[in-house]
This record gives sequence, structure tokens and C-alpha cells, in this order.
Amino acid sequence: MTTGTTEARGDHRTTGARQLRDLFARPGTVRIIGAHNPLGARLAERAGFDGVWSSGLEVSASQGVPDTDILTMSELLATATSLAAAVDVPVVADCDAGYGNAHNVMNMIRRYEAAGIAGVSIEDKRFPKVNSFIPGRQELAPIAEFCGKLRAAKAAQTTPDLMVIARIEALIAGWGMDEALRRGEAYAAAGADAVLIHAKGSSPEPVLRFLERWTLPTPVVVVPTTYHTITATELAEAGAKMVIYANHGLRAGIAAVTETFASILRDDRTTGIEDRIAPLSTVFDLQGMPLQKRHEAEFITPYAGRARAVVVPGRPTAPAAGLLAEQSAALRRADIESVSATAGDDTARAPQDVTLLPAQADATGAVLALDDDALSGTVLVSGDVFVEGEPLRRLVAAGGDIAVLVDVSDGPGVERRTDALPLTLDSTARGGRRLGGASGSEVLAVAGTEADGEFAGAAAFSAQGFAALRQIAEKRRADGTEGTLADLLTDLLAAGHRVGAVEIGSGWLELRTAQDIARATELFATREGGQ
Ligand code: SPV
Ligand code: MG
Repeated sequence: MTTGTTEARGDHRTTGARQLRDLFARPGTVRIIGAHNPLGARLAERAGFDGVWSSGLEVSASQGVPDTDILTMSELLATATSLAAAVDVPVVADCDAGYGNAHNVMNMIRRYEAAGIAGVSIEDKRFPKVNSFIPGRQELAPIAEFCGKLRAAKAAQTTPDLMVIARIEALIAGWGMDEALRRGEAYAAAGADAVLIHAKGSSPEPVLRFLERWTLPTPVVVVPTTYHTITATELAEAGAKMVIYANHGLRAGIAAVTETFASILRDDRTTGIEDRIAPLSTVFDLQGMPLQKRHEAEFITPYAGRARAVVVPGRPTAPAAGLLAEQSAALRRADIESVSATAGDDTARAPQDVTLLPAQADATGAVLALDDDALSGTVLVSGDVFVEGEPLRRLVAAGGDIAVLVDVSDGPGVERRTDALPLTLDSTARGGRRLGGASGSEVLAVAGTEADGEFAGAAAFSAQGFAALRQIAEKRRADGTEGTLADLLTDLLAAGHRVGAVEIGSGWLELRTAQDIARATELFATREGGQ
């Protein structure tokens, strides 16, 4: 079921006015119900009503003022507009007495039409009107004056479908049936698309008599607020085309809220009413949250840049001065939001945007020194490597709880350096090409010479993955076997954690000697620095 603003809304949507015309053209009765805000309109639509009545009584009551033309056209229009925007069924707006004379009516028609309102109702009362059910003064406008307003309304509309409903208040004002019919016939002749015969007695008789005597093809609208025992089907059989339940949502709300509020104060808690009030899930649903979730998946690119990155100490044998400034710039290129370092050695050259954490002797110490509230993920880069932005970007985007960069350029059967971490992957080689697949491959084990590749010094962790890493680090500390990032990774694999592999063939360098540093600096200057 839709909750308004559905995918169907757009250039090809049938206008509300066209929908209303179609409803009037189809056999059977058209049933609409009052609302004063988009939530009420959605409840009406969900319940299965053919349309929504933007009720002057409901809107003014919701604003805490009498229904006596206190609210201005702009205020009532704003509400009607919000209803029309929230639902896919037509909205018929109660426009009271047209907010003034024929000039006001013309302006009103243009504004309501532009807002996508399907139909407007104007009543033959003198401005300012008084709600029809308030005893006392109910002043009718002269027929000629009201016919002028109707002609003005029809002249002002710029699209053919908007329906102008002329509301007859003769029975409300006590002027009798003949006057009601005379008025209705004059309004039909003036161009009204429908007439609304309003009545306030508890019996449907006057309305049934009006319908019996109504001979014109102009459809008749009724509002069975006080004569509520008659069904819509019976009214339709008597000749009514549209039935408006004008204010039942408002009154249901007042009764339910009053009872709920009293119950909370009486019981001193809300338990007693929990099963009588809508759960929050219904609220979210009515707000259109499920649709927004679908749009999110379709239109919003996850922002990868919320991960934090930490440069952690590498092998003890690595040169003292690393490439913190360059590495930090490459991490920024991978959209990582915050970069910090516990490497310690290179702090003099650290750029301003790198947070320097207390120096740690090794990666294990660094992991334990980090807080574990990185909800959006943590990227760890070993201080003895330099990794370019592009592989880091792929690592951040890899997903899963743990992912590592694996250099597969040498392939299996290669003699690797003793301090490399050789890894076997689940990707397969075919025709000289590795098939890691778009979804990436997985590290199966730390391997010997038959390894598919080697760890390239950078790993990414979700909050959960990082928690697992901390556990491993804690165990190493307890055992007195603190080690490198490669050691921690070995333990994670041994403990059975799934580790994703982002396979790369270039884009990183080990920093073993001063020459490596020079080469990496040069690489950075040519490939990253110039970007
Ligand atoms: C309204 O809902 O504001 C109406 C209908 O005009 S009634 O209150 O029944 O007059
Ligand atoms: Mg009204």
C-alpha cells in the first residue's frame, strides 16, 4: 500500500481533478472523509476512501479557533496543499464562502488549482460565514451575488477538470426546501459542477426530499453528519453522488487522545494504553519511512569517508623515518575522515591534520591504545609500508568485518622474503588471469610458497571486526607476544575469522631501507602528489 509521495507520482500522474471527474463518471457513490493534516489524509487513503475533504471545521479546530472564517485563505490553502501532496487520491477543499466576493473567489480558484486540488466547495453564506451547526446567525448571500461568484470561479479556472461545488445552505438557515431547490437550480445554471445540499437535522428526510425533487443532471453532494443513520448506499440510491464524512477523523482523535491522556495521569504510567495506541512502527510507516529506505538504497551512495585510519608501528627493523605525511595524504584521497598515528618515529614531519597518539612500540600496543567506538570502521596501515590512495579506496569500500590488501602480482610459487605474510586466497587463476570476482575474494590461510599473494600492510575493520582484533591483541599482550599487524592478522585467521582480500598488483611499497623511502617519496610525488 502506498503512503503518498509514491513512485507513481511524477510527470505521468493523473491529476487529482481528473481522478475526481473519473470518480463522478463511474457508477456508484463517491465517499470522501475530512482531514486537517497529511497524516489524517493518509489514514483516509489507507482506509480506502475515494478522496479527502480538506475540512474548514477540522483545520480551524486543529488551530484552536472557531470555524467562522477566522483562518485566512492562505492558511486553509496551505493545509489543503499539504493534504494533496501526501496522498494519491483527490482532495476536495472546503473553501467556505470563497473568502470574500467574486474577486477573492477568482484568486482562490487559481491558487487551489495550482496546488493540485481536485475540487473546491463554496457555500452561499455571507462572508464571514459561521459553521453550519452553530445555532444562531446563519446569513445567506443573495442568489445573484452567489451566482456571480460561481461564474467567476468557472471563468478563473485554467484547466477543465477542477470541480466547483456550490453548497446550498438554505436548509441550514431555515429558508425551506423550495428556496434550496431554487438556489440549486440557479447555481447549476451558473456553471456549478455539482451542488452540495447541506442539512443539520437528525433525520435524512429533508435531504431525501431534495434528492427526489432534483431533476437536473448536475450531481448532488451530501454531508450526513447529523443524520448519520442513513448509509451511503441508501443515499446513492436516493440520487446522491458524493458523500462527505466531514469531521469524523477529528472527533475520533479528540475522543481517543482525551481518554489516553487521562489514563496516563490516572495510572502514573502508559502500560494501560500501550495496546490501544498505534505502535511507532505504524507512525514510521505513515511518515513514508519504508519508501525513504528504498530511495536510500537506490539514490544515496554510502559515504565511505567516515572511517578512521591509524598508522601503526611496522616491523622493528623498518627505517625510523616513515612517510607519515605522504601516507596521510593518500588516506585522505581514499575519503578517510580522520587520520592518526601511533608510529611515533615520524612525528616531526606529521602534517597538522594527523592526530598524534601516544607512541607505541608495536601494532599490538597501538590497537590496544585505540578506543573502540569507531562505528564507521577503522583502517590500519603499517608504518613500514606506503600505500597509495587507490588501493586504500578499494579497501575502504570492500565491506565485511575484516578486509586486507593482498598483493597478488607475483602469484604462487615465488620465493618471498622471510618477513612477508604469504596468504592463500579462494580466488582462482584461469588463463593467466586471477578471478577474484567483483565481490572480492577471501583469505583462506597463511601459507608457504604456494601462497597466492602477500599482505600489503593495510587492513580495514568494521566495528565488529575491530572488536575481534582487540581481543586478539589483548591475548598477545597477556601472553607477552606483542607483534606486528601481520602477526595480529595471522591470529585472526587462526581464530577462524573471515578475512576478505582486496587483490592488488601495485600501488604499495615496503619501506625497508632509506632507498625505499626515497622511492616511495618519488612515487608519491609523481602519482599522488600531482593529483
Ligand atoms: C466542514 O467540514 O468544515 C464543513 C462541513 O463545512 S460541516 O462542518 O458539516 O458544515
Ligand atoms: Mg466548512
